[in-house]
Amino acid sequence: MTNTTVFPKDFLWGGATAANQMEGGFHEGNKGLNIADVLPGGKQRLRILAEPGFNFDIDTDKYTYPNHEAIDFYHRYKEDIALFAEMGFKVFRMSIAWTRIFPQGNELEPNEEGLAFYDRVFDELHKHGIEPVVTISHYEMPVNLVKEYGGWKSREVITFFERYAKAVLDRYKDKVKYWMTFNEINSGLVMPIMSLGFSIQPGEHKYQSVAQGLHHQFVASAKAVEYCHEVNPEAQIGCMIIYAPVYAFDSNPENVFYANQEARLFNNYCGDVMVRGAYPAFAKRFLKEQGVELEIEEGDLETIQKGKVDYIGFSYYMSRTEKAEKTEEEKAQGNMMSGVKNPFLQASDWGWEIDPLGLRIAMNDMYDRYQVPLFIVENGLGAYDKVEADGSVNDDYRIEYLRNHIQAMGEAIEDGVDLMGYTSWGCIDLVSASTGEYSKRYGFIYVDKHDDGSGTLERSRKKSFHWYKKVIASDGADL
Ligand code: BGP
Repeated sequence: MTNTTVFPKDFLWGGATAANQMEGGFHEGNKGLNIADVLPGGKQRLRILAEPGFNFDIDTDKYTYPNHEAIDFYHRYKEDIALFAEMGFKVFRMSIAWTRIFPQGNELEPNEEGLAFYDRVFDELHKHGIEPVVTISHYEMPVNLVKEYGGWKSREVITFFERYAKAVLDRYKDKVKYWMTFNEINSGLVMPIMSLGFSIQPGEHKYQSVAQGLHHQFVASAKAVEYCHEVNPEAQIGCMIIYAPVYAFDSNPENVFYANQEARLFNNYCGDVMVRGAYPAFAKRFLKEQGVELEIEEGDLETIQKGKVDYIGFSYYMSRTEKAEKTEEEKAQGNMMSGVKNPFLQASDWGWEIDPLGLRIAMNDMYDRYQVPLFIVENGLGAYDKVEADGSVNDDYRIEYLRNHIQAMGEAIEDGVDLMGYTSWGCIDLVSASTGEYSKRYGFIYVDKHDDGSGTLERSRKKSFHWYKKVIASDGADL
């Protein structure tokens, strides 16, 4: 299919991953334990993420830990990078595991073995002409900081993060041009464990803890942004948020108003602080109405103002439909955010509603509001893949999903949005963040690894691999 949009020649096509979901080698090179290392897979993980009261006390006899071996990128990165290069990737989004650099999070000096590993990965990428796009913290907080300090609830963690961020910004200043601070920072509003490093306890004032944790992250992020600009003025550093446009279920003004409020809270609260450098008025009112008293120290607001990001990295998987009052039956199952079922949309096998037009809406909304370049750093379809007798995987459903989203993003470019690039999520099959499963696959590259931990870890090219290669080679014209 021919696309009418001509993507810019310097458009950053590629794929996205995160250290904890792909590296494995969880105790190699002096690495410490991070949050993902202690989360079991399947239903237990879903329960831990959804319900309050998790304490990171895990029964090691009862559970297996899918992120421990993951897909063994730690040992197989050369082979994987060669496959990315074969597809024509211009960029590769990855994250640095905090626990490889500071295993317990609070050491004074970085771990050389960890630093050397990423040197090797960046060198390998450059050998193939691929630029790394690096997330400094992607759901990988050291467990020690969770246990000893209560995660991001503690202000002290700002100092530890600053030390870590400076260590990697210094070390890789000549190797990395594109950075992001915290992955999906607004996920803390709905699922604090992964990004804020704590679970809400029964009876705890959720927004007091979450807003305070986010405030600490805003300050920490702003400090990293400022430092990044200092060590390499050529580098660009962004925030990373989940963006899901929120539709009103119908034209009832109550529902429209509710949807707008939800959209501002979920999509703009973090973006406004990190891109515009100040808390927006609606957030102040929201926090006041929730009875939240933020502890803001002298200098914090100046730090936030000085540490504005250069671009907005965002993930887009789904839109959300809202109604002020909803019954249990109306609720959308599976969508990570609450909301009601949208009768016009189909959903993935995990209930994530598929909405390519929503991506165009999201991009226009964001660009109208912020006027800074955007970068789609995650988008994709989690699906069950079937390996045929001849070893092939005919993932036409994935091709269709990506084609429709790339087309929508082309339309948004025609609308005038400044888009830096597109890295589809899980370009190689990896462990799912929300379920810890291998069977929820996103990749162009199939990895022989299964939910029970079995598999040869062998890599093979899916049908979508050849399709994406063609898309990149034609600058998005041949979809
Ligand atoms: C985002 C995370 C990723 C990734 C993706 C898909 O929220 O940033 O880490 O995993 O979603 O989600 P899942 O793996 O749960 O299907």
